[in-house]
Amino acid sequence: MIDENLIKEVDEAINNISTYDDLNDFRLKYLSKKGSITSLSSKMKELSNEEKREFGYCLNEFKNSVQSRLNAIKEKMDLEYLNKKLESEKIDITLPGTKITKGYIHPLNRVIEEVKEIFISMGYDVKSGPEVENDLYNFELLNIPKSHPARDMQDTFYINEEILLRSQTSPVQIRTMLENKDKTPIRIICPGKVYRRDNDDATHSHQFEQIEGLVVDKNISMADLKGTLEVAMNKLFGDGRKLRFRPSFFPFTEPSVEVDVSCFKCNGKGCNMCKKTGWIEILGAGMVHPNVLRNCGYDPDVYTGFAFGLGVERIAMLKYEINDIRDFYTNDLRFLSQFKYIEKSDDDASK
Ligand code: FA5
Repeated sequence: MIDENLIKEVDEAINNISTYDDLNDFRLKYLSKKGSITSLSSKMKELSNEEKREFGYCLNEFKNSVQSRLNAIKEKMDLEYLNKKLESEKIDITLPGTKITKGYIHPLNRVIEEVKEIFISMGYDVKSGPEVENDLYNFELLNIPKSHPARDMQDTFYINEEILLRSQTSPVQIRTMLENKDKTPIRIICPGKVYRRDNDDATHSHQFEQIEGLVVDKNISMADLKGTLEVAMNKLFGDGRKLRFRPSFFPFTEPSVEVDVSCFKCNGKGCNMCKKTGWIEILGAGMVHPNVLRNCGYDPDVYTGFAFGLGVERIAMLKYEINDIRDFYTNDLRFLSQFKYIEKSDDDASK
């Protein structure tokens, strides 16, 4: 009852199905609403009841056989697709894994962290301040007015007449005192980047790190400065360090000192590191100048304070015996990876 030609055509079309697209095309052509097989049902209305039953039966049989052949084809195609996918995503679990290389703390950050830890354990707060700073904080309130010759001590990058890249971390002293008005005690350290128009060479960089320290309270004396630095330097460079204070000059401290530590390599006997002197220059310090206290709202007849500032690169160079400051900034992995051993021995020692 079904047209033989159509049966042949469908059979051929099914045999030619080899892709998902072919399968879809077939469905569209023969089994969709207007498809050639579906539209056979419209013949029904022209048939008698008897014929209708017979034709309906044949049509159903035909449709079912087509459908089951399509299902079989799809099942086969799905299986092939899955096998291909599994094959392409095959993981060789016997291959060795990719090694994850571990980074290490940069030597400058190690020194900063060590100094922070030492001072935090003595009750200090850690402060920070802007690297783009006002002339007022970087110089004027630190007792260095515009025409003062001491400005030549720090060749500065100016952005305009009033704004500059800070040449020292000392402006954080000013900011902290102004914030606290005349509240005491102030006990802070401030690590941070500073900038100077110095020519880069083995011991100078145009950008480097300083750590500032400031204590303001009643009855603070030079003895407190000495005691504090002695504790800190013994922790930083190892027990048995002695300190030596030499007179110096900073406009914001009076008296001012340059602080030397007894050489931690030769224990003061004299070696290459200390240039045979037994001493290594480590930082600048002094008692906060009365003008600076006054500028920040502290009565110098009531309050006194000490301050110090150290160069992190110079400390790291001494500690790790590095000859060229530029090594800290060139990111040469051969240089940086050496510090993993230092880290390991420190970690082991602290266990
Ligand atoms: C000062 O900058 C003062 N503000 C320090 C201070 C603070 C004194 C508080 C008193 C009280 P000085 O210019 O000496 O001081 O610099 C401090 C340290 O920075 C030096 O000892 C040195 O270690 C380091 N330093 C200076 N210039 C450079 C540079 N171009 N490259 C690397 N380190 C530098």
